[in-house]
This record gives sequence, structure tokens and C-alpha cells, in this order.
Amino acid sequence: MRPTTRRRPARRFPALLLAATGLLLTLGTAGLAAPPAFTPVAAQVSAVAEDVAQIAGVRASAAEDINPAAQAVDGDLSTRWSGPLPAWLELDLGTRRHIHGVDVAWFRGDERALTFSVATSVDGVSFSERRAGTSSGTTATFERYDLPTPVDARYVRLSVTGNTQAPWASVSEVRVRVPAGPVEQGDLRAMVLAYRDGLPGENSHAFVDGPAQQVDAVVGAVRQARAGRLGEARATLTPLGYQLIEYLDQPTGRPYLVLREQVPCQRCWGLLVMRRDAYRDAVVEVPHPLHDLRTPEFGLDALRRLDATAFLMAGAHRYANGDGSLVSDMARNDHSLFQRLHQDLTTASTHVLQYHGFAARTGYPQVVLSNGSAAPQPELARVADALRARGMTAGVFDGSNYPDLGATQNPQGRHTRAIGGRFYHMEHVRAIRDDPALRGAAVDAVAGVLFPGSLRE
Ligand SMILES: [Ca+2]
Repeated sequence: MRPTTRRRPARRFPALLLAATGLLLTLGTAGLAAPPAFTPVAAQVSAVAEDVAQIAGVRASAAEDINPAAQAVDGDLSTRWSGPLPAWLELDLGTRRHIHGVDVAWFRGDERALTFSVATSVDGVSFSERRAGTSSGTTATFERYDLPTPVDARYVRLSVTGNTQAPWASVSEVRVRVPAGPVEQGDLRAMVLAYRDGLPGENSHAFVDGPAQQVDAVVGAVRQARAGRLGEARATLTPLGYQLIEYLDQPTGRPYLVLREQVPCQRCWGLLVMRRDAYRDAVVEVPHPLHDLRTPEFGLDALRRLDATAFLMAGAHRYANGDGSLVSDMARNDHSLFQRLHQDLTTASTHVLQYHGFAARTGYPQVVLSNGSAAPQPELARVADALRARGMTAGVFDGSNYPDLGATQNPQGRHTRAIGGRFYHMEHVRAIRDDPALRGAAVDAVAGVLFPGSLRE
């Protein structure tokens, strides 16, 4: 046992005294004991395959003799730990893990509601509360409690302060959810741009159009991943050549999930970055990462500055399958994985930001905005104003001007309009795309209109 863990009982003693004193009045002292050292727990077979952490040790603030702490992690829903309120149960994972949340099966959880909180610690001494709540009162099997943001920690403490039926904390089973696969850390931007550099180019004929059931399978796996079922998602994705990576972006500290096709790609359907704890309802799309130079950089600027929910990038050159190909063009193909993920990631409240590039020409401003129809949403005119205020020229497609940049055939725009959402098709000249300061100013113009107020950097 590490010295730090031995210090814990002393620190907890006043709280325990208070709890025990209160209980003397009502329950007597039978079954109460001082907080023990961790009870070692044998390796759990159930933790091998799925997203569940091995538990190396367990202890509690107190426990009934017949319902010791170890029975909360014995894999048996018919046994339990019970301790007088207020009570806590601590799990030692044996090593630091990337923790998504906890699942708790409350004893008689379908009859009563328990008030609880979840805290984590790297050293077993200093704990930080990660979430608090009340159980549903509708199930005696596992109820899932995600942490708002995954955290790295070795110790997990479940504290219980209320019970609608009895002054006891009673837990049939508790488990800690962790990734089944690896966690990567680094610079998300650099990772995505390096990935872009490996995409197949024009006339490579690398893009594979379907089959639909494989597209369906990836879409379904992404749904599972977004629900936190990473192990199930990976079981589907791995045979299809896709990796599902938990990615911690070190420059921002933000946690992402990345769906990334292996290199060299087999289908070349692209890459998806999803924020683990959605912050702003914006989805950034880059359908032409090789053809429209610097649009991946532009989209990544927007992802970071807006703290957007997702970043979706095509996996091949627009004309990978031949000049003028509509199949390999994600802004034309209406049944691609790109389109299907777009549909899953967006709702009527989502701002869809799609980054494009065009060659500067007479009679055109530096930025042309469109929602793909002759009836642009009001925000587009306000974004144009904000761009002008930052020294750029900008115009909005109205059905007749800049007709080749109106994006009226764009399937992401069609879908977004059909569900009542807002689509921002943004064409920029090269001078803006190539200049980090101008890209930043253009993203700020969008951010100021869509998400006025404080923006996190
Ligand atoms: Ca049990």
C-alpha cells in the first residue's frame, strides 16, 4: 500500500465520526467499522473485452458485516455493499486510466432514488468531484453516469448522501468505464493535416462508392461511439479499416473522438473528429481537402476557435475518380459516408460550416457565401458584414449572382435546409486561405455572428 493511501482514513475520520454519531441515535453501531485499507479484488473476466476497468481494490467509509465493500465489485447483482449515510465507496484501478464514467446498480434501485456524486483522484488523497446526481429510481440493474469530460485517474469515489427509503447507501454493483482501445495525445491539427497529406489525389480512382451496407455499418458504429460504446463500435470498424481513437488535443486540452481510416485508405471515405463533450452546435465540413487548398487548415481553425462539435473531412481528391467525377466529390455524392455522417451530426439547431475555395476573378468578392438556395438565412448577410468589417470583400448568393458558387447541388446543404437548419457554404479566394491571419479573421467573423459573447481559445 502506498503511503498516500494510508493517509486517507485519518483524513476521513471526522466525517465518519459525524456519520457514526448520527447513526448511534437511530441504528446502533452493529456492523460499523473504521474505513479499512483497500480490499484486494481478483481480476475480473468481464473487464477484459469491453470498456470496463479492472478493479484492483475497494474500500468504503463503513459497511455492514454481511454487506462488505467487496460485494459491490464481485460481479454479482444479488450481493451488495451497504453502509450508513453519508457513505462513500472507493475503487482503486491499480493504475491510472482514462475514465469515461461509472455504471452503478443500486440495491432496490427500482424502488428508491439515491443522491450521489462521483469523484476521481490520481493519488488517492486529493479527489475532484466530476459529477453529481440522483439515480432514476427505475432500475435495479446498471445505470450509466458519464463524466462530462473523460479524466485520467487511478481512484474513483462514489459518495452517497441521500436515499428516499432508508438511511443507507446500498450498491449491488459498480463498474468504471474506460476506453477499450488506445488513447492518443498530441496536436490534433498536425495529426489531421498529416493525414490530409496522405490522401489519394486526382485521377487515382481510389474512392470506393459504397457498398451501402458498409456505409450503414460505419454510420451505426459512429452512433455507438457517440453513445460511449466504443468497444462495440470498434468491433464493427476495425474489419472495415477504420480506427476509432480517443484523442486528447494537447494545445487546447480538449478531448475528441477521431474516426480515421487507415493509411493507405481502402475506401477513402474520410475522417471525422468529434468533440467528446459537445460545446457549440456547429459542424465544420471540408469536402475538398486537396482540390481547395488550405481548406483543411481553415476548417481546423474554425473547429478550434468555435469549439465546434465535429469536423468532417473527405478522404480523397474531389476528382479522385476522374476529372469532373461526381462520385468522389463529397459536395455532390448524396449517399457517401460523408453525407450520412453529416445527416447524423446535424439537427435543426446546428450551424453547418462548409469551407471551399475558388480562384479570384473580376466581378466577384473575396468571399462568397451561400446556403445553397436563393433564400439565404439572415446570418449569412451578417457574416458578410462582419467580413467587410475585417477588411475583406464579401457577397451572398441570392439565386442569380455568382451562380457558379451557389452550391445549389450540394447534398449537405439540401439536407440542412430540409430539416430547417442553417448551412454556410463559404467560398474563399486563395489570398485569404493562404494567410493565417486572414483565416483567423474570417473565422472570427463567423464566430461573432453565430456565437456572440465569450469564445474560448
Ligand atoms: Ca455485487
